[in-house]
Amino acid sequence: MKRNLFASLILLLILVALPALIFGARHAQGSRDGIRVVEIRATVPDAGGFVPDRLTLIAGEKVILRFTAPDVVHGLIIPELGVNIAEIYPGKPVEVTVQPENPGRYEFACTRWCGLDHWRMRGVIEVIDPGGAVVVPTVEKPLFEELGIDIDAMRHAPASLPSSPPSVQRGYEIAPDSSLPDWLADPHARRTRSPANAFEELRNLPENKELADDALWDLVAWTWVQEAAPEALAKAQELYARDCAACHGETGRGDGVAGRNLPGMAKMDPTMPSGPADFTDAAQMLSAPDALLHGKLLRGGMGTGMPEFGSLYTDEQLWAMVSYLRTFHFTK
Ligand code: HEC
Ligand SMILES: [Cu+2]
Repeated sequence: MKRNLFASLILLLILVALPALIFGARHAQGSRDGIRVVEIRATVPDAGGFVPDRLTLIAGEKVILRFTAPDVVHGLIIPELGVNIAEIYPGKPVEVTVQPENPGRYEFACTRWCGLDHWRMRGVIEVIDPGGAVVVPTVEKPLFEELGIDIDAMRHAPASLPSSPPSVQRGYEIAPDSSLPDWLADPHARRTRSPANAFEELRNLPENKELADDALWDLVAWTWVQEAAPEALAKAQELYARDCAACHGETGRGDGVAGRNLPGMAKMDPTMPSGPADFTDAAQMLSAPDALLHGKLLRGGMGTGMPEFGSLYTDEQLWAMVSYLRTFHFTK
């Protein structure tokens, strides 16, 4: 009698659980008209973030990615596949069809402020060639590495600081009456040196003897931002509002709510500042070459709380962002 009950229970389990299992698996990895459908659940990072957050595709394979957001509104960006979904609402799955042709790593990330750990909400699509080997893309060395700049080191305040934020417009007006070293006019060379380096060189040129220190700082401000295209700066401003302001603050002072409890550089050395960088701090920012700021943005901090953006932005966007950061300590 007992054994009979047991057997019926097993049968019941098989009848009920098996189809549910199969159906569940189908749901996560189905196919529609011969196209694979991959379901990706998006929840706040504490609840798991993107599940799965790692996906392997064969180059040239077409897949439908079906995103659901059971908890709160999330966004999605896959920069290298041109995917940008502003909102994924709970109960309203969003589908995108992708077909990456080239083997490599394609990062995806949430673009909505979904919680304090929003920055951790990322994943990667690995695209392998039909032969099966993962192709590791050859990456160029970033400029800060090429130059041997230690982006985590303490920086010392320049010997001389402007008395108020340097003005690009005033610099432009003085330019005809001044003398500039060649490297300052060369955008690539300029990335390797700091505004403070530029000021010192300008100060040492006998031709600039008549110009006051603040006038030379204005000149530095002008040379620094003159080449940044207005459209690129406008785009960087948008990205800043979306990706940076929560920690670095709307006005760049490092006072955003999401940055309050982050260790910052104090993590490396307790004598260094804690929390997000203050982009209006002249002593810090004028002593930093663009290559250093670009490097930190590209690589992120080592446990400081600064996320890496190298896999989310194009190199052009990274450099435009660096130029945009200059507008927090150089005025129009
Ligand atoms: C989750 C919080 C957070 C976000 C979001 C964030 N940062 Fe940071 N950032 C930090 C912290 C903390 C530091 C200081 C520690 C460090 O330098 O590693 C920092 C440092 C930096 C530095 C180095 C400054 C210096 O003087 O060395 C740059 C540049 C920077 N952030 C740019 C950005 C940009 C641009 C964005 C947006 C695309 C951004 N950050 C988004 C937290 C954040
Ligand atoms: Cu999110």
